[in-house]
Amino acid sequence: MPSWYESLVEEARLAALTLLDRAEELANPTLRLGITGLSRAGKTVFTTALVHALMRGERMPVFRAMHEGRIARASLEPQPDDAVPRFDYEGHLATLVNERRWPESTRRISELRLVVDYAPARGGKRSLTLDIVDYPGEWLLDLPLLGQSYADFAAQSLNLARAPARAALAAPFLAALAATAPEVPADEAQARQLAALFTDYLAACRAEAVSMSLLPPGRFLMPGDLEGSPALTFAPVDLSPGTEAPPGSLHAMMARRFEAYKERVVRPFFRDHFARLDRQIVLIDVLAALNAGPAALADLEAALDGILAAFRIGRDSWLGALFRHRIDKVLFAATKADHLHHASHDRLEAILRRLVERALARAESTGTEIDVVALAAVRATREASVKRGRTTMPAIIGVPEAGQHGADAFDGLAEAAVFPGDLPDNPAALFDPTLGFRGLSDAEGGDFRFLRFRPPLVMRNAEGLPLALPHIRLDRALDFLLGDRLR
Ligand SMILES: Nc1nc2c(ncn2[C@@H]2O[C@H](COP(=O)(O)OP(=O)(O)OP(=O)(O)O)[C@@H](O)[C@H]2O)c(=O)[nH]1
Ligand SMILES: [Mg+2]
Repeated sequence: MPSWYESLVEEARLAALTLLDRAEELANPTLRLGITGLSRAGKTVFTTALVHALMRGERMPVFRAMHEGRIARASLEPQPDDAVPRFDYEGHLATLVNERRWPESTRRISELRLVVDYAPARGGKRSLTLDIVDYPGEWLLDLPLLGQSYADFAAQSLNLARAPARAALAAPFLAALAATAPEVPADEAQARQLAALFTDYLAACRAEAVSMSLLPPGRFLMPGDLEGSPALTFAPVDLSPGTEAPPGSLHAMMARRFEAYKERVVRPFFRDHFARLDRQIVLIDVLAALNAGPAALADLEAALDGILAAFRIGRDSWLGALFRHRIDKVLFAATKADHLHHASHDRLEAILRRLVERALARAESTGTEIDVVALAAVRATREASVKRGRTTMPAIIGVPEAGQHGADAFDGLAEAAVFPGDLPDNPAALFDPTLGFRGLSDAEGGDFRFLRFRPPLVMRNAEGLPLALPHIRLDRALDFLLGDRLR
């Protein structure tokens, strides 16, 4: 039993926060729901849509509590944690509805408290306090670092950087590394240069056309308020096995900063935030990975492996001791399903199920309930059949965002019809590296794989407040995540 986790467990047990949580739970049933996913997966849009649905929802046939009219009211209340930024629900909703723009990228954790007054099916009145925590999935993938030495970390991340799918993107960093001896005296400028090149390589792997998922350390791409701090100014260097770091060397400096990253960044996140969650939804841009090709898909699978380990669903069950109570439900959701024709929604779900199952098979299950869904939290397209010559083809229609597609750039006002590629009905085909999948494509050969549509036009009520947002299967997600607590 390594000492780092014994003390982590101890800290978690003693955390006053947890005791407070417990007292509050008795007086007032509370559910802490984590919303996570890698950058651009759709966390902000999903969270906004979830809150809006609870406050104003209609058209939610599968979310039984709402469909049966048992949700009397949902209202925002001050959140419990004073040191965590509030999720800017009003701002994000206004951007979506008033400007028909997607919200800006958010780079850190945020929180929102919603109190839901409802009528249990057997009668009476109750309320459920829902604490929603939106945090970057990149941070979850840092969990394994806690068990690694700097030498382990350096060896692993350099292996990954030299893998065929990544080597070209890592070339500038690897070249700088080749010109560096780890035993030279520590030098801040050199540490910064290596850290910057390493971060550039991680960012290049995350670019849309590449769409890699497994890119620790998580804060290098999602620094939050730590940007530029020494705990983030390190990089892996080449070490021969078993070398001790000479005092005062670059190696020693990097190793010290790696330890600081673990202590000051990774551990506090797991202790203060992650360990307090009851349920979790993991949003995944499966389409982006499919569009980028088999290497991106394999990488996504490895990242899901890491995420499942963090949920203690797997072999790393020592983490269970950290939990006040175990996370009892996890939903994996493929986002942006509105980029596909509905005939492919089940296929997208099947692909995600297969990714998750393969990751689960490597871990032994501990009874956490897991489900998978393909959804669009905010549906930006509608479906139509479009005649091309003699054939009629299923199409999706939406307003593409301005400026995409170079020479024939869209103006951001006119609608366009796109013929989404069919997903294979047998997901296994996707895991064969010789068969690529060429996602969204136009019948005439235009490359629409990464087309973004503007958010939909939303109707308003007599007071000018936005009505329900169109969605795909958001009700199913809500029923899984909240339904049993509103019975
Ligand atoms: N069509 C469609 N696009 C979506 C949907 N959800 C998210 N998107 C697209 O995905 C982008 C990212 O969504 P966000 O909700 O900002 O993602 P995030 O996970 O919060 O991203 P970061 O804050 O950068 O980590 C948006 O700008 C939209 O272009 C959806 O339901 N439908
Ligand atoms: Mg966000």
